[in-house]
Amino acid sequence: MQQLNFPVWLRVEHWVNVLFLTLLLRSGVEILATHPKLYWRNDSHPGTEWARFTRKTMPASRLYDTLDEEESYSSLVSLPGHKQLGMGRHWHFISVIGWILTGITYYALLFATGQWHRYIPYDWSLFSTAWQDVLTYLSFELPPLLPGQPLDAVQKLAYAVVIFLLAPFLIFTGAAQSPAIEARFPWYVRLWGGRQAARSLHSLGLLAFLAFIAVHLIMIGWWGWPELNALMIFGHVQDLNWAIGASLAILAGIALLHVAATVVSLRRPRTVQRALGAVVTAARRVLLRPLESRQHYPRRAVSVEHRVNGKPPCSLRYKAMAVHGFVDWRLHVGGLVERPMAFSLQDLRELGRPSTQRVLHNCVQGWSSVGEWGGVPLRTVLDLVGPLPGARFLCFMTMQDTGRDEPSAEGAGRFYEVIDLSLAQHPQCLLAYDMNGGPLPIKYGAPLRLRLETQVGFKMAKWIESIEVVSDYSAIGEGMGGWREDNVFYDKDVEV
Ligand SMILES: Nc1nc2c(c(=O)[nH]1)N[C@H]1C(S)=C(S)[C@@H](COP(=O)(O)O)O[C@H]1N2
Ligand SMILES: [Mo]
Repeated sequence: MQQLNFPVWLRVEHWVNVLFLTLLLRSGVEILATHPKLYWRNDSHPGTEWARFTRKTMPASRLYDTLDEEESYSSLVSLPGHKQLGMGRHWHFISVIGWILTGITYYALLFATGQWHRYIPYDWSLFSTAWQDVLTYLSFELPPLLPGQPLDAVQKLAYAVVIFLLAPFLIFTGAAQSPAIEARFPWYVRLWGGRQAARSLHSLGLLAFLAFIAVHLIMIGWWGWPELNALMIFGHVQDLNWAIGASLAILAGIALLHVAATVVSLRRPRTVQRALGAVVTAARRVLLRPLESRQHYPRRAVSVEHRVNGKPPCSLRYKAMAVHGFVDWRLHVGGLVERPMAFSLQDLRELGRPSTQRVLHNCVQGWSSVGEWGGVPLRTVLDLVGPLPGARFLCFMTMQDTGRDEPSAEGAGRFYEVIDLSLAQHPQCLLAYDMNGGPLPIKYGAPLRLRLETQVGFKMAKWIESIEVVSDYSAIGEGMGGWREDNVFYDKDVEV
């Protein structure tokens, strides 16, 4: 065992990895809780889930939306727990940045220092030896170590799989869930069997990591916890008491960080949103913002039943307009523009033949559906009104009053969302009035909704009544860039 000889960088990386991995696991469970169902097919059709982590059943006769399906888990298993998807996402993304940086330095040092010899299997015979070792373990005995090496064959294989396969697998299946990556490289998502398959595989990866951790801990107990611990902290076995003390201190430190992350997320979510959001947004802007949507799903891919998020306005005015096919409805476009204008539905239709796109819709909750949308490119409307210098954002105001229409939602007030003006120039950025070949139905946002294919679903305001062109959004609502940002602490820019 003395030959383990862990260099100092490896020992530091090991414990940093424990921190990030556990943060990723807990925040990952929070993300799963918001739509606790796993599917293989892209359309997340209700009832086709192969795994569910909820006992809720949905009404068959009444309109329900995906917010009704959300679960609230305990903080013991999820970070921060209690239906805080916004917080869970911030922790997941900040941790993944940390984890990837740790992983890159780990790989670099592993190869630079020759330590990789420890983990890379050279010889096919390793597999049969590993099988022998498994049988030995099953008879409750310890197998022999590989000659001249500190590990037995099955351990060596297990580490190789985790380090070189499982960790990258989680990163690749995670990336396959980013709407911006999906929108620009739809073939990449197909490679994984589609978005829901990627999400399912990502969740199975989480289970695989949990299984690895469990076996790892059992093995350490079996082979001698105090000694191995000493080697992983000090690099040598001299004073076992010190090693035990130091290990408890490290684990307590990690546990304390988890408690602190949980408590601030539950008590001061705005602070966490601002602090972590700033870092994650900066990374997203560099990596994902330049991607433009290029999706053209075949007609047969269109979901039979597109899922719904958000409840339609139930005001008398909206209902009266709906009865009349929205003839009296107007889209007001104003603010920092040369020519403020009002468009009727007919005016919008007369701006040209509808642009159509068949695209994958990605909800922040994790479900997806494929729909065909028809409408007018947002940039056509912007060209007509002429944004003035200084115009930087578009604020979409809707007719939905969440307090009235979605009483179970956290927060109240008119649903609105802000996007960057630059996104409005994207080719598949659409003001949609048609869906799947007919007029946009009420539950999907009639008479007009936004389609913004490189971002997550909640940015695509439904039941729009006006667009305000602004230079700054800090005075609108709570100033975070949208209703969801204000009330449930999501990031404003959500390419992932
Ligand atoms: N006005 C309004 N727009 C909204 C929402 C909402 O609650 N209110 N939900 C958003 C979210 S989170 C998603 S995923 C999509 C859902 O679109 P769909 O119902 O057409 O699938 O609408 C977005 N637009
Ligand atoms: Mo969503």
